[in-house]
Amino acid sequence: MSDYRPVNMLVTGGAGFIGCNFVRYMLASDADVRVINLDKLTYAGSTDNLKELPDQSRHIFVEGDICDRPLIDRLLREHHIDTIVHFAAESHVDNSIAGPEVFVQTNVMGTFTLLEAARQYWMGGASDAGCETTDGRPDAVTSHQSPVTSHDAPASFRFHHISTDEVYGTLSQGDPAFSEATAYAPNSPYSASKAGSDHLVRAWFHTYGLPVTTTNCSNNYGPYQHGEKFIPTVIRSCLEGKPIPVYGDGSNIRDWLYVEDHCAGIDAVIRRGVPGEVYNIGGINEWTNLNICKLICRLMDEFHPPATHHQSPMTSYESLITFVKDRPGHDWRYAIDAAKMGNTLGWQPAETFESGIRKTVRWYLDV
Ligand code: NAD
Ligand code: TDX
Repeated sequence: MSDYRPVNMLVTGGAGFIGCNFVRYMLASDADVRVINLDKLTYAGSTDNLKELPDQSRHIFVEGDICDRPLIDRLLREHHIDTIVHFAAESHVDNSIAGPEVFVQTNVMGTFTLLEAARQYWMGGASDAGCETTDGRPDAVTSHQSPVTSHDAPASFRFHHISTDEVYGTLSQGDPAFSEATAYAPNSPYSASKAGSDHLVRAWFHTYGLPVTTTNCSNNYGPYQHGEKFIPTVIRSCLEGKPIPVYGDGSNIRDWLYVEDHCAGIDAVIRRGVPGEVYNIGGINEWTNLNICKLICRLMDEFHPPATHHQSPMTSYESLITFVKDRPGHDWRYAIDAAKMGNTLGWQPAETFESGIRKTVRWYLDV
């Protein structure tokens, strides 16, 4: 079977960390792709992340909310969208503990709004499942309730949903890594809201036949990550000569993936993934938070020696590491089994953690 070919993409959350890397990746890797980039520009998104794109003429930025149904309906039809790639979310676990409501609103209601808009658009304007056409879509002329005027449905369509390994909960030492068959057990308001969105996406496939795919990915790192996340926090603390906050005793483990490898994995799933399937993406790269801190400190010692950049007698940035109060409900270990991505789609990460983190530290020093 030939690969699916996205042409007119609606990317949500494309002014955030992974979204802006994905927009760059798509514009650079496929000259036929046009990107309509819908982002609310919350505190986490910025058009600064979209400067110097590979081809600005194939990119349209729209400031708006994924919960705004009339806006989504208009964008889908005006731009003849054939592929939705859904990144937009509230993404920071600590914020979800302090204020969970917006996580439910954006991650659950926003995904619901997009799914409903996509379903009616894909059906050609009908609003209920009705009879099926020959390609499995509900018959477009069965409904009288649709808020959308009937139009030609796209010849082919994909809805790709970006999710996280955190929906699977936490692992103990020695537990097997999360696979696509692992039961959901989200522990934070963030991961619970992402789990809710994953279940909606699954239901829109099983009930309505909407051609969806989902990826659950491990922790990303790389250029343009928001300063609130762990790796940018460590680098910034070194640059400012301030304490590096390590939650608890630093023994928590995350499985890290370079953001461009994640983008390549998403692209592979959109083109060659099977609708209705879920794919886990990860780097097979488990590190304790403390060891990551030490590694970044050593790179900072090499690239930005403390003796030449700070007044203090510090010989290594490691002396800035400070253990602070733990995150409530802090998941202890995440690890992803990405065998399905390798076996069925031929995807493998290109970067090791050592090579990716070198590039990342350099990038933060150069911007
Ligand atoms: P981010 O916080 O850096 O960016 C999120 C973007 O979404 C921002 O640009 C923000 O303005 C936008 N946004 C938020 N609410 C919106 C709304 N209502 N309407 C439109 N836009 C809105 O997040 P990220 O780290 O790039 O994560 C992107 C996606 O990947 C999320 O769905 C997240 O759950 C998932 N994910 C992230 C990681 C990671 O390590 N960062 C790992 C796995 C999965
Ligand atoms: O200052 C810090 N000190 C610290 O020890 C921060 C910000 C974090 N940490 C710890 C908590 C985690 O164990 O570092 C680890 C990574 O923390 P975050 O960068 O906040 O990421 P995490 O909570 O693991 O979630 C990330 O990966 C999965 C993303 O934020 C999610 O959006 C994604 O789904």
